Amino acid sequence: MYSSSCGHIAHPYVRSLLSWIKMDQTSDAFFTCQKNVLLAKNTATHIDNFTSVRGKPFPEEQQALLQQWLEDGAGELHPNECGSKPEKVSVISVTEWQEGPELLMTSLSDLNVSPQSGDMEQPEQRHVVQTEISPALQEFVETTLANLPAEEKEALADNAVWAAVRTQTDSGMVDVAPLSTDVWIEDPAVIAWSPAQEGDMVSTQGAVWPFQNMGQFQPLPLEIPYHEILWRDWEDLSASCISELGSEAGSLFEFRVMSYNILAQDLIEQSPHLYMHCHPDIMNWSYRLTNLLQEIQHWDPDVLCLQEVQENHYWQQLEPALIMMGFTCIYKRRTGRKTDGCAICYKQSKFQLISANPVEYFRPGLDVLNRDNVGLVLLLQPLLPEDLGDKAISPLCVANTHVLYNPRRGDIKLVQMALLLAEIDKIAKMADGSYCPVILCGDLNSVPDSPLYRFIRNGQLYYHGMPAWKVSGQEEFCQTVHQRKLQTPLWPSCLGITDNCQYVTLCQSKKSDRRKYSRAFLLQFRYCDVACERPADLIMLEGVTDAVPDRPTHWPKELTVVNNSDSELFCSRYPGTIQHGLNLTSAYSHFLPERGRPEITTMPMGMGATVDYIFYSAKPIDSGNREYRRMYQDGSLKLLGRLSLLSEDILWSANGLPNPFYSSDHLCLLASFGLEISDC
Ligand code: KL2
Repeated sequence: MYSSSCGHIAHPYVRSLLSWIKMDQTSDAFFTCQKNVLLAKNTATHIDNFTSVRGKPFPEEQQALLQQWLEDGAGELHPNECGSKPEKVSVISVTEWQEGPELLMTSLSDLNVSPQSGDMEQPEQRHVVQTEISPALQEFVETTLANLPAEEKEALADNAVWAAVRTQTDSGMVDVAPLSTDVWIEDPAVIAWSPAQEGDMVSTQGAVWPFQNMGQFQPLPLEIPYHEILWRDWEDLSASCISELGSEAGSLFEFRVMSYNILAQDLIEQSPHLYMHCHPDIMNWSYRLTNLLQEIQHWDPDVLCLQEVQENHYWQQLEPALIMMGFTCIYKRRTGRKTDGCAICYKQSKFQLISANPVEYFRPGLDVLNRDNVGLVLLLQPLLPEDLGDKAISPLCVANTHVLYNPRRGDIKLVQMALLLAEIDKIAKMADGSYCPVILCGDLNSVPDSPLYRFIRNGQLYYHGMPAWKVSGQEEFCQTVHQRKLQTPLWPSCLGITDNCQYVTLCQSKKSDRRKYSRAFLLQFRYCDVACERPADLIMLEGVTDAVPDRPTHWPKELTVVNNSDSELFCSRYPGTIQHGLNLTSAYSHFLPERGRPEITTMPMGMGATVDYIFYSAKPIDSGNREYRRMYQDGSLKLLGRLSLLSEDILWSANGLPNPFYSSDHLCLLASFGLEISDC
């Protein structure tokens, strides 16, 4: 089935992208496969409900343009390679996993359409996989390199991903090789992920998966039904909104927001050890680009916040393709030598740009702002359909960022966040001093309920004395005596940002504008838990390090809180505390009740975590909660639904991230909102 006859279309990437674009409107591959699964499971209602809302056709004219663009060279993606498009296969098989070049040619659209594939999985020949590169793969690499633009060639030349996981089959021509189910494997990636001893030859009989289960290999079916394992449900949350709206139902401007860290190719090449578990072919940019675009096309967001967008890929491929899909795109590259950045794209048919505001976190000379991360804040005017000409709708502020990764430098993360919030404060503040609805997307490199997360969600954080590594909750570090602690003030006043996360120039000192602190919030500062924990390895020096850290005796029993009539305090500055005035809550709950497990959005080195978020403006409810955690209800912006995330165990069973189906080390987040439309 993998005949080697030369097709008239150039590169496998172009072919696969074209095959996707050319597909029938009602059956984009991503959708088709999921729909098939749904039908098989007889749970079609989810998708049917959802697609009735979405699933706009790709206009013919644009399709033709995109096709033209692709045929013209697709943003310099190595043309001239011969080879035919593989026949459709049902899903990727274990054998294909071993068969490098084919996999590249097998875009997502080829991975799921129904089977004439039975034949190909018949065992006919034993493949011995060794840590050598196969002639076919070698040839493929050489052809690819030969056709790459110079800069990509350089990057690939010392691309350790290729060196890290090499496979060899004993058949010279993979193109015509019969496929086998009886595979022996000595793949470093598999060994790294499995309890098997290095050098073990694991007879697979269709079970070569690096599957973590009670310390043993578990046989998996020959076909890995990615789309089934990785199925994501659409959670419809609109029922409560509609009942709440009552007769007003329908007076909402609906739009979908996606946040997606798409994994910059340069970062893969800089840290190949992070992707040892992935077959090199699925890490190829051409392959990933196709999948990523397809996924975006399938879910059809109206606002798309991307992180880790490599600049050359943005200009050469992503922006042109996204424009074809109806987006207008704004890009902000990281500062310094970093090659990636953030983009916000919005559907031209749905929004008009009021302003675009990039935020650079790097400030020369400031230790706490010496990193190259960036953010981007747009103010968008929703466009109402013409028949609603007499109605009014508020602008929408959309922010996107990728906060510093370094788990030890929570101090930097917090200040980066403060800078972004100051910009949002400026952009979202209306003439009357209130805020328009805000949506804050991004990869915050911090987990739910970490101090950074609580800062965003609760609007306030007492940080003084907190070890910097605790801010993001990413990892439990061994505490050292010389650990960095957050000190007051977190940033110098020369930054021009108040500890309310507002630009000084915009800050009015009117009493009525000052922040109010609830008594419950202030009471939590009687002592700060994290600051008082005794480091496990602190050397005991009598009279020096033996002070009881968990209840300093010299601290007052309670802060002297002056109660005013409404039990609230006015306070413009409370040392060791930062706050912001945007009321933000998360579109996701970070927990999957049905599975009883945490949601995860990324899986570095097989460790699942949530670090990506869609926050949105909501109304705080005064719950009188002694434990300071704000409760929210929807305000003028209503959360109507979201695409469910997955749990770590599920992703393990699909070899983690990226895998042949999801082409980033993050999952995309997708939420549907309704913004109230009012009478003029
Ligand atoms: O966690 V990320 O991955 O949001 O997906 O953001 C950063 C990390 C990204 C940009 O800096 O590169 C990844 N170990 C693991 N991952 C790293 C490291 C590292 N030392 N440095 C950067 N990244």
